[in-house]
Amino acid sequence: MPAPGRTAADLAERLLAGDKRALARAISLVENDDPEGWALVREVYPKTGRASMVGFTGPPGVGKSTLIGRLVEHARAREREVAVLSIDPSSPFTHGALLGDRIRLTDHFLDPGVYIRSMASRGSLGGLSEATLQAALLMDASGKDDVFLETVGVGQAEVDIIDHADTVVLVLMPGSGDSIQALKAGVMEIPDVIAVNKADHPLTDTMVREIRGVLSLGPQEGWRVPIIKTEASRGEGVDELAEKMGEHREFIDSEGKLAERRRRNLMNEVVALAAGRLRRRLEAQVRDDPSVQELLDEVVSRRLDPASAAAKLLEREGG
Ligand SMILES: Nc1nc2c(ncn2[C@@H]2O[C@H](COP(=O)(O)OP(=O)(O)OP(=O)(O)O)[C@@H](O)[C@H]2O)c(=O)[nH]1
Ligand SMILES: [Mg+2]
Repeated sequence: MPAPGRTAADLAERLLAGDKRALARAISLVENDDPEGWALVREVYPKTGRASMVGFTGPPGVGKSTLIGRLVEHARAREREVAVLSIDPSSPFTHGALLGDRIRLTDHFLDPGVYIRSMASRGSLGGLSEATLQAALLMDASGKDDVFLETVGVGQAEVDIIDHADTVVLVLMPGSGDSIQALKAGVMEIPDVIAVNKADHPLTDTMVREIRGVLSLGPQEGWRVPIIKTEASRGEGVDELAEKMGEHREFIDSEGKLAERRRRNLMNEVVALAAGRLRRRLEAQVRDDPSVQELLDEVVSRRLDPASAAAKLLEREGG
């Protein structure tokens, strides 16, 4: 049997060479929180940053997966290699959604230039949201030209994978009034490109007008967020969407904004990873350390206020 070090180096080598099975294995390692997986990411990280990362977000059922399937076709026709990472919400309905995605994307499963993977954003063991970021990095390292990330635009994962995208596409459909409100209220960040999918719906143009109205309230200089009507089920508007995604990429490249954006994203990731670890460490202390329980007793009996208790807890963490 080969020594473990040798196998790891081997896996890294095959991964960097674009071997699909090596990529699958590597992602499973990070998914299972295997230290070998983290070591692998450490090793291949210098080779990342080449792929164009596009995040797709939007309410459930608007057609994100169908649209991504079309964009995969589009990219393959141009001989680009693609990876898709679909991050499911942690609700009990996840499995159904996952199966649905798989069925719609099956056409691409046999293509060696396409790699598709679904992951849970948060598992019972915790830490899986960190794994999604590692998985995206591994896809990038394996030489994919495009990495498409799909998330449902509700809630905030511990490490929000969408923060890792160079371009964020918000997918809506006619009647997604809630999302328009969220954009208006600033709850949802303004994306780079908006696709109004299910454009076969009679209220599509109304929807486009409403979105335009919301965008007109925002800054008017720099990148103008394009609104593209798509009908993913028939492939309509997909060329135009791909074109706008490319234009956005060129725009941030030429303005030097890509480096700036990536720096900000990576900063967020480092902080989020550290915060996640700190949180788990604190939670373990609260569970296992009797003196933390005593601290808590003081809070319960109103001798110590929660903020002072938190400060004490952090003091010990720093020491
Ligand atoms: N009428 C119509 N239906 C569409 C269109 N695009 C997708 N659909 C259908 O909408 C349903 C949901 O599509 P998905 O691609 O799974 O949507 P999703 O946003 O990925 O869904 P979740 O991942 O569960 O949030 C499917 O039944 C699709 O066939 C479209 O352009 N027009
Ligand atoms: Mg989907």
